[in-house]
Amino acid sequence: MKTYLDLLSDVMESGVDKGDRTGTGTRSVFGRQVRYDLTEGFPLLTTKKLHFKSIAIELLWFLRGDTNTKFLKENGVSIWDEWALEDGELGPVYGAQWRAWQGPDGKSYDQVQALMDGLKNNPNSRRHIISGWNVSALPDETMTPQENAAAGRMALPPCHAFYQFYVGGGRLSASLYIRSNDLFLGNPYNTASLGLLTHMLAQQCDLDVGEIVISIGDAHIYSNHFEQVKMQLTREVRSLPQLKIKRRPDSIFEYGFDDFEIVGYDPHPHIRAPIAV
Ligand code: UFP
Repeated sequence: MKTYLDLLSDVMESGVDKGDRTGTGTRSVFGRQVRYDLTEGFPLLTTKKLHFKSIAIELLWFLRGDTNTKFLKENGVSIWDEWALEDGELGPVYGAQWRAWQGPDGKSYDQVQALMDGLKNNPNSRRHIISGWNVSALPDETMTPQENAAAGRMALPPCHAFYQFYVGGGRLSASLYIRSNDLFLGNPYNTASLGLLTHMLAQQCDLDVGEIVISIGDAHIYSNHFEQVKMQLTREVRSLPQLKIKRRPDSIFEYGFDDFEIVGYDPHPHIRAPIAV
């Protein structure tokens, strides 16, 4: 995972300092791409300990089509709490768009089921896509996340907005566009989440895994993460762990956290950093 550290150095050295929505300030570059070969190991960062459970539970939550933090809370995951209403509602965020995109025809579109059907029945297609960027459900920028959720709009607009999959040589690869990426806190999560999703889809389609490619629009480091980033850049990359999926569920919607096992993860210690809300 040298790639990730290279990206951090790139931003620290050549980025532009500017203000941002949260009032924290960032150093950023625009338009970068990183890729990981999943045959070399599972892309879970080794230069800082990551909490794989949060990543997996959040992905399972997306796949349930769930947009309420209740399921996350029940599983000990608090990453969405800041933006939710008191009852846990977040409006039509990722899960709603993935599983129940509301069409102007009154129909509900399940993009994940359509993706599964496409990968199985028409693997050569160049249209294997999941889009979270539903313009009609984006938040009203003059309102708070909670006000938006209460009004039936997304509390937050998607960051990992556009997924595309590719089948070739018996392997499944994935490409993801992230419009805005907090490189210290968000990017390692986004990378591992895409890796996990690709493994699950490949298993369901009887394919091997290929590569994941992540294209980032605004690639930024928050100014209150500079010290943590500098510390991380001094650390030696270690060998990647492996992901074991212990059974083959009947569908992409029937995985549980206990189906996954990360083997051989030996990261450097966790590094604390404040999240910009
Ligand atoms: N962010 C990520 N990855 C995610 C996610 C959020 O890096 O998956 F949901 C970060 C990016 C940015 C902030 O720092 O959250 C979103 O702010 P904005 O909407 O202003 O881009």
